[in-house]
Amino acid sequence: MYPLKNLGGLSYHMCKFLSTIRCLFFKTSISAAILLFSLFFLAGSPAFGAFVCSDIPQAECDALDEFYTITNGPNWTIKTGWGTTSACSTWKGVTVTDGHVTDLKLSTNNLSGNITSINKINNLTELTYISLANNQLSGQFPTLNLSKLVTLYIHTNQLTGTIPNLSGCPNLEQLTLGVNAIEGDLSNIQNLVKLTYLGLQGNKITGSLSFLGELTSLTFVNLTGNDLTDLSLKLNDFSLLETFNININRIECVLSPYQLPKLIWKDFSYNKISPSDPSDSDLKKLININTQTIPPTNVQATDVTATSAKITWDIPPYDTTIENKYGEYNIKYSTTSPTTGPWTIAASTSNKNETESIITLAPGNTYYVVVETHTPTIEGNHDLISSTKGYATVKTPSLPVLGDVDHLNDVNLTDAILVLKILAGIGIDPGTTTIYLDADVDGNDKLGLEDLIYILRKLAGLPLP
Ligand SMILES: [Ca+2]
Ligand SMILES: [Ca+2]
Repeated sequence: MYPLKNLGGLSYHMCKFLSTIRCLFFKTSISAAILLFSLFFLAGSPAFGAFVCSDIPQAECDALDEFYTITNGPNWTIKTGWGTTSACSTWKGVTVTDGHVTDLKLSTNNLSGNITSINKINNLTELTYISLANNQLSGQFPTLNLSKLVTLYIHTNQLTGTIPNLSGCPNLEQLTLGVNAIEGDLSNIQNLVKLTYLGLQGNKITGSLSFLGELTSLTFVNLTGNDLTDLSLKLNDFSLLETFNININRIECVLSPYQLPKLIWKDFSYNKISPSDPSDSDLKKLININTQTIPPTNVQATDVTATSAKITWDIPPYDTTIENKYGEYNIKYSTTSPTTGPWTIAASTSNKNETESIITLAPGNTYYVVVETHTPTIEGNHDLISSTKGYATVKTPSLPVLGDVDHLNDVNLTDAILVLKILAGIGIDPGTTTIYLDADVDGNDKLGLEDLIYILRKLAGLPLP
């Protein structure tokens, strides 16, 4: 840059002596040269600060350079050595073995930034250990192709997107992604057959645990607080399991007893898990059955009136010897569909031991009534979970219409004639006409003169008594 600056200065002084046109031309040329040089320099420069490392290959040095830049290295709590000319083996968190970076240990060090675009990390082909836990890294964690990687700790950050593609890390044994905001299913770890330790708690993982089906080396599985819906694992295949926490999900299944001799820590609570045998007290204790959101069965409607019905149901095999405070039943109805609603909540019980509820309805309607087991939001789950099964159809009769003696065609002259016949003692053939006493206007439980007057006034459009 020095010669260019000097030339620029020289051209300014020369302008005072040389012809204006020549001078302008010269100045323009110099300016253009500076511009072109600047553009060339910018285009050719990396987005980061060109680290130089003496003890590892340049490709690995470039990877550290990119990593430092994208994770806001200048803001790291400790950044000893990074970007200096001292050997990389002395840099904070970097282990160099036989001339290659093998460990990157930078947990709890105020790393931040969106790391989606990191890709040179795959230059670190000898890496066996990465820990970036307890930082503020965000974005989709990049695809890794590190065939020697054994440990990847990236829990407690602000990562989004899916579980990273780790198919290029077949030797991975320990993976922690817990306490982030990761979505999607478990498919990206289904081929990591050497995995022994899997921490994924506190994310938004959905779908089935069946993706773990081949990972029978697992000893530790923590999936607490996700949105998983399906167990579908042959648990007996996981004979090495010591910890298996799947609590606070939406896993809907019928669990059978299993044999896992090494299993010490386990938590199945707050799901939709039923015991295969409702009388198996050990199994019920294992799944903490009163926390499970299991639908009631045998929903029925009785005592149906024009304005109400009693709804009864059989409760799941909860332990009713103690108060079941983990939620309640919502009695909901739809007037259009027994499966898709829309739903109106007609009543809620105070706990999950109750077996009946009287709901208020309107006359002359058909209702599809479901009883939903409902568990409210608890710490660690994202929102309520609920479960329904079956429904009851309720048809409420219409309210009687005063003066409509035959329950036909509202109130008309026929009703008046029928009352006249009653007053005159003329018999009415019950085979062709039914007389309904609920048409009684004045409440004396008989059809007589007051009722006739009411009917005639109504037909004449006169004010009614
Ligand atoms: Ca009538
Ligand atoms: Ca009467």
